[in-house]
Amino acid sequence: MKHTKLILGLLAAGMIFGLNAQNLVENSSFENGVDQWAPPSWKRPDGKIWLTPASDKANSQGAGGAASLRLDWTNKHICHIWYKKEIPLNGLKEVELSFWGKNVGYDKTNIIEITVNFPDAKDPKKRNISTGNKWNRSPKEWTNFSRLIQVPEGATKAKLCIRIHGFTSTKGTSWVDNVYFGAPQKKGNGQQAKK
Ligand SMILES: [Ca+2]
Repeated sequence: MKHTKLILGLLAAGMIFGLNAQNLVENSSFENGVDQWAPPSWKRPDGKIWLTPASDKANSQGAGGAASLRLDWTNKHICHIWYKKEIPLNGLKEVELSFWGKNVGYDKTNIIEITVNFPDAKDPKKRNISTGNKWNRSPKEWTNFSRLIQVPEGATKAKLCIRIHGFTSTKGTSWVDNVYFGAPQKKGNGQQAKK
């Protein structure tokens, strides 16, 4: 009887955790190509070109998939790839932003990052928060970047944007896979455990 109660309790805890840690991002592992992710559609006045993402079906992070998002960057490009939907925060006070990335072939340094934008946050300084590699530590192998974010006051929704900063590089290729945005995941569980 005691055992049954314990097992039921664990099951209930697992279900609650599972519901809480739901990934709010669709096509987060890019197994459906570039679905839901796109650069802005307006033409830039400065002659630069918005980078158009590609689906790489031969390069995936982790065991659960075959594809990732491939970004062939040059210094003619600006890389702002937006997640098309606004994500309702549903009262979350804290969120986790996480993704896997790698950078190959940059002749100088670069950053791959994802920025979360809270368009209706009261404090303009808290509207954009990013995670990604440090400029002087660009990963050539799949690396996880993750941070916990306190949802700023007034924010009811979030937007995500994948960005590359190429600095003085002339070219390079970045890959992104397994984006997570949602309630904080239990450490050692979920996507971060997939190596
Ligand atoms: Ca994938």
